[in-house]
Amino acid sequence: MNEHLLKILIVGDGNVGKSSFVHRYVNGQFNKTYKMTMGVDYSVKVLLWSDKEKVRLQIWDIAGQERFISMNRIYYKGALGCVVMFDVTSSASFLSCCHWKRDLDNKAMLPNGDSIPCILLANKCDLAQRVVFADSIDRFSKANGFVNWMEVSVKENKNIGEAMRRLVQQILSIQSNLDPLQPGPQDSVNLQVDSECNTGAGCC
Ligand SMILES: Nc1nc2c(ncn2[C@@H]2O[C@H](COP(=O)(O)OP(=O)(O)OP(=O)(O)O)[C@@H](O)[C@H]2O)c(=O)[nH]1
Ligand SMILES: [Mg+2]
Repeated sequence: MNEHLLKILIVGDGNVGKSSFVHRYVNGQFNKTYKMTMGVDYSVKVLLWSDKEKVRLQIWDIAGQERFISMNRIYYKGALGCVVMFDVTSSASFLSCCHWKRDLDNKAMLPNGDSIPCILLANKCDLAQRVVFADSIDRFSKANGFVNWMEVSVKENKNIGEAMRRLVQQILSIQSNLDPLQPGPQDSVNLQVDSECNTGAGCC
């Protein structure tokens, strides 16, 4: 059986639900208590993708709190896909997705220089006090080079597996088209200095 090893990053502001998402996806559980990630947490999940293919996901859950951001570059090395998450009850966390995407594109890229595939997840859609809606998410996702976006609720287990399936599908299809003679993504970290991000409409 063929085994693919895929490193996936989970990024977004603090408290949006990244660690909860990983815990739900890997262990099938949800915890109401917030426990801030310090630096990074690491998990593994193995998927039987087909009769002939197995996918081993290395999931890097990156701390979203401001104080940890300066040291996260090293964690991006070798990543082949990314989830950018925000909380639909926090417009600030939605606006921050612009910074997270730009930061990702500055710190990691495919061997051919393209951005790594990235899905935008709108979490906590179970909550009534929602302030970010589908039309603006759709526009933002298209304008900023996300492969897709989805509404999810980690609490209610809505779209968790489906979101990851879509991302893995995208990664595998890109990987199958890459030239095997090019250096691997481990060798290609973009050292460009982070630039300012305009948080206005259509930014990035
Ligand atoms: N209602 C609701 N609450 C959620 C959902 N997902 C996560 N939460 C809650 O949101 C809070 C923050 O979740 P975390 O997963 O720790 O957030 P994080 O993004 O990992 O935060 P940092 O580690 O600081 O970057 C916790 O209290 C979770 O229980 C959801 O889908 N719905
Ligand atoms: Mg966390």
